Amino acid sequence: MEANRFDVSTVEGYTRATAHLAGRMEELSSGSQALNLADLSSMLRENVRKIRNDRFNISVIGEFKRGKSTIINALLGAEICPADRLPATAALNRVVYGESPAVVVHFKDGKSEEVDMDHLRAYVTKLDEASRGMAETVSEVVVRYPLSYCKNNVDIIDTPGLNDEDTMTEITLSMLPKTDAALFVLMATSPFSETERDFLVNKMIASDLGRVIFVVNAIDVLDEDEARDVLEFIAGRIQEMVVGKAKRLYGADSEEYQKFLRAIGKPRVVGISARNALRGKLRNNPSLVEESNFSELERSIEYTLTQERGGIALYTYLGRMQSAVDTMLGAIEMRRRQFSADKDVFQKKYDEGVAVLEELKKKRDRELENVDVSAKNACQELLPRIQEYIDELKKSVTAALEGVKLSKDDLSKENKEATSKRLIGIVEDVSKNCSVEYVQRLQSAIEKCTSTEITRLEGFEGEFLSKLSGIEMSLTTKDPGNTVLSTAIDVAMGMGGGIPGIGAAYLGYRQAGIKGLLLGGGVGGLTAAASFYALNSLIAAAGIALGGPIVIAGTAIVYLFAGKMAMKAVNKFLQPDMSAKFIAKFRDSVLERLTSNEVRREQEKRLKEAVYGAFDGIKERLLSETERMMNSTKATLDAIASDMEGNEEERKETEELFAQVEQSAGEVRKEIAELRGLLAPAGKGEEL
Ligand SMILES: Nc1nc2c(ncn2[C@@H]2O[C@H](COP(=O)(O)OP(=O)(O)OP(=O)(O)O)[C@@H](O)[C@H]2O)c(=O)[nH]1
Ligand SMILES: [Mg+2]
Repeated sequence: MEANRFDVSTVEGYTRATAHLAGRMEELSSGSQALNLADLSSMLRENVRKIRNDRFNISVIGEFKRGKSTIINALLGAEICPADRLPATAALNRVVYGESPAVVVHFKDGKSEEVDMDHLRAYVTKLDEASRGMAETVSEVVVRYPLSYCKNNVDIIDTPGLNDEDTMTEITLSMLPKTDAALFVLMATSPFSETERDFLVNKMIASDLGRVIFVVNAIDVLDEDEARDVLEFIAGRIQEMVVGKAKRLYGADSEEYQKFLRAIGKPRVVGISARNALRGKLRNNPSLVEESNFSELERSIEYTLTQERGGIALYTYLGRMQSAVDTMLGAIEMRRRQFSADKDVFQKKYDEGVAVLEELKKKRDRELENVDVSAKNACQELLPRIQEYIDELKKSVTAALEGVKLSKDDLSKENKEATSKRLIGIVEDVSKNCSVEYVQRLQSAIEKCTSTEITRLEGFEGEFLSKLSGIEMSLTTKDPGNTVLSTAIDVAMGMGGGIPGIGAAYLGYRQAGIKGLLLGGGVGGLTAAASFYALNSLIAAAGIALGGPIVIAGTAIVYLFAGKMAMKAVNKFLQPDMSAKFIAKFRDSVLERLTSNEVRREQEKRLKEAVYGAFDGIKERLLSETERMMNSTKATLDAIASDMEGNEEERKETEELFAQVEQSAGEVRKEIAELRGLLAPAGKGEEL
């Protein structure tokens, strides 16, 4: 085993390492199958599938004409995405690896069609009327191309510019939660437009910010000093906006605010010239590439993908493998010790063991019910937030409409529709901003509730693991005749920490704590950084689940009055009336709508879905992890019973199987330690 066999600091190395782990997991899966540990075996197979389907997503977002498509082409070293001086990209364009070039267009109506590479422009751009109309019917275009950059399961997504149309912003926002790294592209020549500021401060959800790399493009138009000043200015502005936003949202003294600061840390800002990088790469001119500073961006992307996003996944996979190895070796230990044991003594232990398992199952089921109670309490606790949200909305709508003045002309018959649209647009804007804030506050409140629940479950976890360890100890102590299960359990319960060699299979879980159990499962010796990461990944995962429905809730509110009702309201009052009177009436109809039972009920439904969704996640993990551990113990008890019935030859075969499993488990252990060593020193939890 030579050192540095693994390198997880590059996407290529990371992909190689995870592919290797998948192979190892397959090996462990067959081993555990042979040991009669069916649940463990299928868990491992499931993880193999996960690893093999794992992909990295990089999305490039920003206002229109920032050089997004050019950046992608520079990354790829090929002109794949159409770029132009005019607003170009009009649909999501996903670039993935393929042996031979192909373009598949997915339409909004669910159909898809393969088209010629030369016709890509016609589907993803709005450079002429025909393609603009076409792009509107497209949901996503997938370009397959033999690009080395994409070979390691890296997908790159080109997005339409933000400023251009509202729907473009929606498309971009919907992308973010599914993205591993997002490049937010700004232009060195016009740092921070109003749209960019608005997107960052009002539209983006705080939890998405941690994945963003800010790219300042076109530094080639500035000299060195200017470029440095611009980068410094932009970094300062971002910090100010983002931190200011979090302060407003959570309050400067809050725990959430501190967590937010740790999670996003210092915004990453990289200045580049995408044009020079692309030219340099196409013309084989390394000094032009060097001048473009593009490699700093490439390194930053690689770090985000492998160390941050990949680090979380690796910790989880390694934890799963560790717990599998511990369980398998524990099972072998028990079986070996009982080979020549007294049948009657074993039978007694078997019966006691089964009784303990039954008792644990009941306790676990009660615990699952308790989680439901906690979910219900969390809902009760959070329901008042809806009223706060609606009050906030009412205040903002009122304030926004106060600033509007309508002329006689606005109120004329011909302009009726345009005016009503304008007013609705104003209401839509403020309510979207309010909704995003509400979602973030709620998301963070739900996280707080689930994290309290996870801490509460630690009591049950301690008892559960000790009792399982007790069963194992009663079967592995040197003098099997004297150790009855009840004493073994007492000893195990008193141990608290971990006595090496005893109850190894379960003490692995104990180290990880219930958090590890719920997040990755049996991750022994988690560092602070890792648990921070793991916790964040749960939050991120929950964020996707939670973010969805509530964000929609926010917009649903908008649509409730932006739709027919508001139109009706506008039409009803649209007489050559006084501007103020007219707006007051419009406002009142909106406010009335906002306070309606229908809106409140809809919001309550969404909130409950989000809360129960988060708590159900805990329940699922608790159920599947405890079930697997109990089933493994029961399976081993049965295997021992069957070992005792076996003849000499069968026993020899079993011994061979044990030796084989021990051999591969030993290798896996070394590899786990090696890979953990590569991840741990980064200690990123603190910096983040
Ligand atoms: N000077 C300079 N111009 C650049 C650079 N990168 C892109 N451009 C130019 O900026 C224009 C827009 O580039 P695109 O890549 O199409 O920008 P985009 O953000 O994808 O635009 P949309 O798809 O319309 O939102 C093109 O004319 C590019 O040549 C750069 O690094 N320096
Ligand atoms: Mg573009």
